[in-house]
Amino acid sequence: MTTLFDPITVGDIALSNRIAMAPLTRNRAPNAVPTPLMATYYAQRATAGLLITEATAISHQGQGYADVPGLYAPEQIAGWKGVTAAVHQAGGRIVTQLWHVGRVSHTELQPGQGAPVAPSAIRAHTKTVLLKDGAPVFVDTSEPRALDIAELPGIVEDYRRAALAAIEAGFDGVEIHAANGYLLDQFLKTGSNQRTDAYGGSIENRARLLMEVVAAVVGAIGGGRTGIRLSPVTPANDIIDADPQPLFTHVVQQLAPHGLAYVHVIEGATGGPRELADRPFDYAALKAAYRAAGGKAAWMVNNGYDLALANQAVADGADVVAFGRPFISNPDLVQRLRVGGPFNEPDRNTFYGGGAQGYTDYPVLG
Ligand code: 8OZ
Repeated sequence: MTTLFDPITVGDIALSNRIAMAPLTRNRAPNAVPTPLMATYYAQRATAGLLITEATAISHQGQGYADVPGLYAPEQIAGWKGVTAAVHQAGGRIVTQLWHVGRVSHTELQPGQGAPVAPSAIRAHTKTVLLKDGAPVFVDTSEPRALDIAELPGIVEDYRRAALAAIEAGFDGVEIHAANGYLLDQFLKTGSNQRTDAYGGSIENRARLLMEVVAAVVGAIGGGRTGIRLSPVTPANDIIDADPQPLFTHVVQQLAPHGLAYVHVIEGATGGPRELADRPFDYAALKAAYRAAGGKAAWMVNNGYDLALANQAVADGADVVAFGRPFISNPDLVQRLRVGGPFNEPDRNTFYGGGAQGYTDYPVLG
């Protein structure tokens, strides 16, 4: 019987086990440049079958939080080279998560202090993080402006360039962040997309930007190095769709021919309940629709997994299980899962911003 600890190849990437470190925003990249401390942090966690980096901006416009990293300037690529080298030296595999926040941003973080961009000029009732005197402060996101249709090819091009930059930086691949209420999810869902052009209205239209991005990234670096993250019903960042099941059925059917490495699905509310009474969703049907359309990518599941739930998921046919918060406080999470614990508890006060404390100082088993 297959277990979490068995190797698996996802697309072009050979993993030593089926445990992924989920993307985790940590706000420790001043001026969006990855640091040697980040290299240490990721290398400490390199026994994960796959490390997925924290969300990484594809452009300055795609930035929405203080001190999150980017992948659009030479010094950022150089910083990431230090991270990928350290992880590979430690025997790990690492992909980076390509991110455009869309409306989840603040004028202070935007080029020229302009308004954040979105499918429609609808504000997200959510917070972002700025730094005041080095300390994180949570502030309301700014009123966005609707993107002109003529701007969309430039955003697709930013994703393509960032994917190429990721390969130049030594990553094994990329994950397209289409989840958690950020730009691509904002286009997908009715609550944030009220466009009347070819990118709004029907499911096909709302999925158009995502599919253009997938085609561009796959065209640049290959499907076998490309994963995608979806969150059909999460309320994160004030996102909602009126009818998510047919929307995401369409999305996975369109993804099927791209030969992706993996499809990464957040079940329920990101970092919260796995079941939402007011937002039911059938994940087995989603996977079945993907397979029925010929999709062969590894199926990666995420949200609130522990060892028992992860074993059950693998027994039920999941290919990879992503763990988030447990990886913050347990750099040797794979070993701890293997022996059944114990597990260190993460300190929430050091999740966002700061230095080595609560970042690279969690103990490993003796
Ligand atoms: C927590 C804080 C800031 C950003 C996501 C990139 O939810 C994030 C994020 C999470 O995908």
